[in-house]
Amino acid sequence: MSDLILHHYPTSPFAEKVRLILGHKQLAWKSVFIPMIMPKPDLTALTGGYRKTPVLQIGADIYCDTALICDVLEQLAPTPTLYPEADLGAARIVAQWADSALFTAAMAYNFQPAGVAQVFAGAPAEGVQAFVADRTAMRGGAARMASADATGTYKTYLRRIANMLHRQDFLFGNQPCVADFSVYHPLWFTQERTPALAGIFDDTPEVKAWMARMQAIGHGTPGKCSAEEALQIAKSANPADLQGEAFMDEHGIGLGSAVQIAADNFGLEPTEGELVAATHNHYSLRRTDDRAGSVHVHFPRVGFTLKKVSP
Ligand SMILES: N[C@@H](CCC(=O)N[C@@H](CS)C(=O)NCC(=O)O)C(=O)O
Repeated sequence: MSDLILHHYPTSPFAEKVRLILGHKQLAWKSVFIPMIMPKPDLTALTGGYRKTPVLQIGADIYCDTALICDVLEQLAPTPTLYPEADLGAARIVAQWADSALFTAAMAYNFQPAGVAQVFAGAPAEGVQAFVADRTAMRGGAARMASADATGTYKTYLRRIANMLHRQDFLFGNQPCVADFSVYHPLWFTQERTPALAGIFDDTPEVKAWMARMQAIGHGTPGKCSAEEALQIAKSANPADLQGEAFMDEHGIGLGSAVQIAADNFGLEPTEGELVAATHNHYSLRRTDDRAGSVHVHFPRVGFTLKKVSP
């Protein structure tokens, strides 16, 4: 199998979720750093438009969104599992809540003025302005949640997380599962990037102790890879055979159609290509790029929109 290549940057919370899962499953991986804001020409040569962080590349297969990346890593390395049999639905639902509601409240809390001062300490004013403009555009111009609302919501969520940890080391038992990695990453940003605001954890010692256990998992030891090498790897590989999962059509769009896939909120840059798979869980597009060659770009079904376009 080709190497696992993670396209990411160090301060990305969603990337931290995947880095820890790679460490937990003891998978070898290579690291390509991507820009924090647009333009990201080397990344979008692979994805065809999707610009969020992180993206996983395996040869000429490009996996967008951490929910799908979790599924791919689970298939490659089933133990230790991310999806405990007894709590499968609940673990995934808590993970989805954490990646959306918890992440939104925590990041609005983290980006109050004292947090912004720490995140951008030493950065030039133009860099800060460019970052703010990029993220405001990603939110379609909408403001972040007000910081007082975010603080109250984050505190309530932390108490609920503490409740889940009263009698166990991890959210669903004695081992971390997908929910732990999703709940951890927004809290990690508070602790690591905005430590001036980390006093919010003081009322929930169970959460603090659990965060130390999560942090101890580590990232394994990534190898280095340049963006140019990653593009070469894609170009010289063939996408993996699509496994015969049943075609599920909810849109009246057949395989072979020219389509567009985009996230359904925050960061709507679409990817266009030929629909080559649509299972209950994911979509796959075939597209060709001058630099990346012929690639398959994969998206989860949940959280993404599919539309037909004229070829
Ligand atoms: N649902 C996506 C969310 C990813 C996401 O929002 N990542 C943030 C960084 S933590 C992002 O893309 N920010 C803008 C950027 O990096 O360009 C996932 O699970 O991968």
